[in-house]
Amino acid sequence: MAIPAGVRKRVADLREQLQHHNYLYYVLDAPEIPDAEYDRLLRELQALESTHPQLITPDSPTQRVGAEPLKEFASVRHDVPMLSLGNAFAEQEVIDFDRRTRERLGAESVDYVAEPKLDGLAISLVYEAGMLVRAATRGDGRTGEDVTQNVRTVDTVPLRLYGKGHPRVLEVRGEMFMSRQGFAALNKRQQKAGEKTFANPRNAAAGSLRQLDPKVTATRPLEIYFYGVGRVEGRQLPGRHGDILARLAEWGLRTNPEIKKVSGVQGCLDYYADILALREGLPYEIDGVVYKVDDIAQQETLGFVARAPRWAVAHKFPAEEELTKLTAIDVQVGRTGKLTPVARLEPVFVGGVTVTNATLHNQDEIERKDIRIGDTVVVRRAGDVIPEVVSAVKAKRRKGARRFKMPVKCPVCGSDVVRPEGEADARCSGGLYCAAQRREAIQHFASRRAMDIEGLGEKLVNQIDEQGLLQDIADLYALDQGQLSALERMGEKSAINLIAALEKSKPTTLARFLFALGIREVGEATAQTLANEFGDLDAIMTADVARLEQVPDVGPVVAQNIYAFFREQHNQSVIRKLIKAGIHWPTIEIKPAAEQPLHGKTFVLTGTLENFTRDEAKARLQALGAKVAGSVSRKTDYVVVGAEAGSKAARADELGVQTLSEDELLRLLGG
Ligand code: I6G
Repeated sequence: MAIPAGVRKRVADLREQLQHHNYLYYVLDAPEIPDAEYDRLLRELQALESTHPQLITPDSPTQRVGAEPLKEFASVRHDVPMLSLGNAFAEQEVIDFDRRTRERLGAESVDYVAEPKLDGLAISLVYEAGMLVRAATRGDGRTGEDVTQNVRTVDTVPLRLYGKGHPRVLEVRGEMFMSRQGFAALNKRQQKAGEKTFANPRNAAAGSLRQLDPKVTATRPLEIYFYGVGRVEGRQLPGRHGDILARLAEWGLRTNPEIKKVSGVQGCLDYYADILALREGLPYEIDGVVYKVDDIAQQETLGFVARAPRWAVAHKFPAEEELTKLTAIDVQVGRTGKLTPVARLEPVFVGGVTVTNATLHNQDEIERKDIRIGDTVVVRRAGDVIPEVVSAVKAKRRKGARRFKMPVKCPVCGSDVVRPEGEADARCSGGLYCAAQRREAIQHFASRRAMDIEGLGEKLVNQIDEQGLLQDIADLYALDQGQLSALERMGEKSAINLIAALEKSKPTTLARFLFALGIREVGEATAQTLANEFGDLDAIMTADVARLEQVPDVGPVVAQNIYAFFREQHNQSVIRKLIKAGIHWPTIEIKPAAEQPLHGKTFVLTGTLENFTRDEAKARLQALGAKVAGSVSRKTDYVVVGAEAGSKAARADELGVQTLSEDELLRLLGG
């Protein structure tokens, strides 16, 4: 059958692209495209080659795992090839994998061992007579690089096996990686030293392992989890994969604590859902989970296909990074006047949702990443975090791509944009004259956790503001039914409801009122602490910076923000107006710290709470004298465990720290 010229051309084009990205990824540790995009290119090439097998050449990227080893390290031949894993992107592909497995084995149901798939580097370690003699990277699967001296510096790698009964020769395989925390600390250190920072933990791990000087590797926070064996001589290992892993752990070879034996395909899919829910709480990045047939005899029956075992599959999570085109950069003005450049994107499905906008943070960030309008960019969305533009793909940059320049006038009100020396953020100098700031401030004031004015959302705020009815937030309480009913799409009933909601918001608490004022960097928790500490608004308004800095959790910057806010004549007059309109709160009796019911107790919050935001729960606990910490240690008294809690709950169990459910927390807080 003749092969169309278009197919030949596409195959050649895909090979060239894949080769280029292999080089960037494997040799330079500087990938330009997300893994998901690479996988797609490879799959397209695989599909074309399987339809037209005459086109397969030995040097096609489909015919090998990785790139050439770096020249500087000695080459090591793997006695047992280091294969790769087949991928499943959709549930149906896992169902098909299980069906094929059962059919080949003639079994009704199969037991699997499941574990998270870490985003790191596969590595092989050989122990002879219990001593570590060689460590090698996967390389192209047959030949890797000798990184023994570097691996010896990783403290989770035992130099001698623990316990007894190990085979004379034991080759173990695992994933070398860097935790999120280790990665953040390393990047901070690199930045401080004016050295190159890394794009993600995987690159940081690869770069650290490939250092020619082991002394440098020794300073890098590398870790390893072992997941299987290669060459084994002199003793037989157990007949089940799960038992082999348990044996490895006994010999001091760390295995992942999330490893679980599961039954049948439903067990696999339940495990996938559990780990996906845990994903953001795990201390390391993962890109999916791996299922392996537990019975080694069954593994042997199943054998291999091409370069992957038939008895295992990687079930990938939705990609957290994708490619798309950045079509424009707009500037948004926030409540405090901060100008945020926002990337407008061609819609892209990433992290489980379609993303059309992503934050670019500020001008420096755009310049540092060299992002231009018209670029193809990598967009990242992890968990519920706001999507961000990670980098631009320089290879795809077109001639017309333009640099972004922060406007010198506010795009909303035309006031000057200022950027104080040493600050990253540009701000509109218009204050409440700027409609964007005024409207954001009103929305914040009315929000549920502030004054809780029901029904006063973004649209209505904009409508009221457009009519020029508001000079400041206090004017809300002067609105009358006639003015409101005259607004478009606002019936008499809605107007009456809004007036009632405004009335209902008047009795409040000092903490809510302080939070509602929208002082920079004064969130719910700080507002609550201020209320507890001073008990009275006048005392806060007249406190000097030194006094404010004595408040727990209030540093010099926040103290200065609070002080400056209350010195502003305009703010003083708005506060007077609000109180005159009838806003009031009960006086707080200030108890000496030692008499507060939770004085001296440290809490940690984890997971999602139904009745509070994290900040709210923190504020309520602090109001009773408790301290709220970010991580669990032996000094923690209680860990409050919400839905989908992650590693902190596990850590509490490990340390024997008492855990509280949300109901128990509610009771503790007095309902
Ligand atoms: O690349 C891999 C990552 C994790 C693996 C693997 C794994 O198990 C948790 N397992 C095998 C068998 C292979 N690659 C070939």
